[in-house]
Amino acid sequence: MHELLPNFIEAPATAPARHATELAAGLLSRPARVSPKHLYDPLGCRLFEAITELPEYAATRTEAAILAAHGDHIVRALGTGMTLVDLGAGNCAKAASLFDLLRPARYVAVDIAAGFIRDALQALQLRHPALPMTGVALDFSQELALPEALGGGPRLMFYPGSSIGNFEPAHARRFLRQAREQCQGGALLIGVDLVKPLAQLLPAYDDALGVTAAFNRNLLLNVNRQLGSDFDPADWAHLACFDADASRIEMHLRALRAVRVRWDGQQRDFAAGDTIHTENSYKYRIEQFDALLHAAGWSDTRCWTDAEQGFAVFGAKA
Ligand code: AVI
Repeated sequence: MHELLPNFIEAPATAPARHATELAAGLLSRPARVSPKHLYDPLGCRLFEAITELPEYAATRTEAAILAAHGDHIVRALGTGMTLVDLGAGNCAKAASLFDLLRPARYVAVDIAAGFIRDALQALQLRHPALPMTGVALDFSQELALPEALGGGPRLMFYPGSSIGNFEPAHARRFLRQAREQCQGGALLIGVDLVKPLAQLLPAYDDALGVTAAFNRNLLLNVNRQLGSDFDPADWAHLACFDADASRIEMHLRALRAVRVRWDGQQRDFAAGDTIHTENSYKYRIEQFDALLHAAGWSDTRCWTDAEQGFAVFGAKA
């Protein structure tokens, strides 16, 4: 029987100094921007979990329903027995729900939120003592470079939740190419949110309870911790809009009054109404994303959707 403690690898790219330099550059640019990866501190991870339970945010539920309804077809298309590499694993729940179906040889949970996956993986290992598990704390938002120590054999790269939508399209293609290069002849299973009417899209990012607003504003507290800055979240309002030409939801924080933010000998003055761009969430059409997969070198692409075609799960082979 496998030992009941998952292996854990912390990649050097998550070093705090790198985050601080990147954050300062984004805050000083015009308009200011902060990478969406800073939404995911421990509280942000929990707020995102709450978002996935909101009536307005259907993506997570729809993806789970597609995976449940089409599991047999997915296995027939992609096969079993690979190393399941869960990219952006979070609480590991989505991948764990597929263990029976995919019968992985090994489970690798990759996430920027080290503490979050460490806890989730330890609990999961107790429930699946015979499945070798490895946690990798890695910021793959710029480059997907998995540690060599993960071992051989084909990998099923699992990237659910439409997180691919948080990359610019050119970056998404690069990421998909890197995923293919590192799958060791395996396959890809990826969730993608599709273009839908504005009346459904906007409330998903501006819900009645204000959970998404809290998720967005919490980024400022995370920035304060990493940069030593003095943002007051009460000075900032959540803003979500849809750019139809770019086919993306945008999240911003808008200054409610004139604000001076200071950190480490530097400062940035914001006028009332100035914004900080915190996230893009691209919405694809099925044929567009299929073309993106082929452009990134994947083949034998398959796609499963819900009846309303609000969300798609794509499978592909290396
Ligand atoms: C993680 N990602 C796919 C979510 C999305 O829909 O873009 C993050 C999110 N932002 C606001 N609500 C959810």
